[in-house]
Amino acid sequence: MAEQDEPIAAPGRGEEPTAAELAAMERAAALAWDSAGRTSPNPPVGAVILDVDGHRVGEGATQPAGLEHAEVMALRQAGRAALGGTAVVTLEPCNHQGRTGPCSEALIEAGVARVVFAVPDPNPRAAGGAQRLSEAGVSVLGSVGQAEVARAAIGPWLFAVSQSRPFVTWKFAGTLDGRSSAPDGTSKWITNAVSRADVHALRDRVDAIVVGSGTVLVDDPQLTVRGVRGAADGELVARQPLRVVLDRRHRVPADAQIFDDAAETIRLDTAVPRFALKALYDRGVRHVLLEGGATLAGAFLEARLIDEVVGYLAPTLLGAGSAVLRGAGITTMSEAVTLDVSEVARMGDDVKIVGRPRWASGQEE
Ligand code: AOF
Ligand code: ZN
Repeated sequence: MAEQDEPIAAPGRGEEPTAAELAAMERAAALAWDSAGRTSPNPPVGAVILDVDGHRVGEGATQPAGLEHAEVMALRQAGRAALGGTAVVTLEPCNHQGRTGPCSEALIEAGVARVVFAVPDPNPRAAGGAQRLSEAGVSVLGSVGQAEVARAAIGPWLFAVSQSRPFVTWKFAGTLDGRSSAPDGTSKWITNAVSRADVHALRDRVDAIVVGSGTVLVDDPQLTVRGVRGAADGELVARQPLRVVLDRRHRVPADAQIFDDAAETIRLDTAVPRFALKALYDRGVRHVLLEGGATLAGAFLEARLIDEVVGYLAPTLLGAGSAVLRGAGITTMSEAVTLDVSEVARMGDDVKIVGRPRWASGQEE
């Protein structure tokens, strides 16, 4: 997918994207990013409408499942100004009557003269929008900025639908020497406030947070999103991800914080990562954040079910205590899992590192 960076034009209608269209695509990608975590099982998509003169007259993002697609939101805002204009969308407009009407028809009806999109729709039920539009005389340009867009908001969704399981991000916080707690079990506040706020922003973009029963019994975490998206410090954000505890033996008591009414929570009666992911996919989950503990993360890694790693490291040394990762089945250096690193960021004095296990990097391509 990343190789196809060359824009593909519909037959006979090839034109380079204009500067205004490229800028609109960047804006559409930002709108999509903003809707991440709020659209599943639908993809987070962004759309911008330019009028005949290339001015932005409408924008929108995918609404929660069953509600409007991005194009419809943007067209609504543009009104009559869409006539003769251009729609710039991060995903190929759909061509099907699903829970909402086909976006291809909505664009044709609004009199849009040109459609520029980034990623072709891999869903066979919805695909065909580009063809329908060009048959109706609309100039269509696809794969504009595809690689960038696919790497951002819609990436986990694309991966999930191609693999029929959610994309898994494993997040951990540890000391510089890779410990998540001291020998006496204390573990509070290893990383600083900047890192912790960043974790909330990460939770805000996923559909579900998964933990093992051991983590709940030891830490009693709440696993909610607080203090981001304009919510005051410590205050709950309106949309909360599903909380999931893998608890085959029903060890987690009903008064654990994850069962409070701040968000929905489910208990899965399995310790097998693959079954857990299948159950979550069937519920519409497309992006999972795995938050612990070390043994569960090891099981996911051994099964090659970790697609992205987000690690927060504090400049602290413990020399003893639990490791952030355990039991991944690795015995020798040649079996070590290497990450292709996409981000290294300073979080105050902590360091955040983001990467994809090498085996996963090419999977969706
Ligand atoms: C678009 N624009 O903003 C999104 C699209 O069940 P439905 O009717 O909501 O359709 C869901 C499918 O539509 C989804 O699987 C994907 O292929 C496409 N999503 N398409 O034109 C959008 N979110
Ligand atoms: Zn649509």
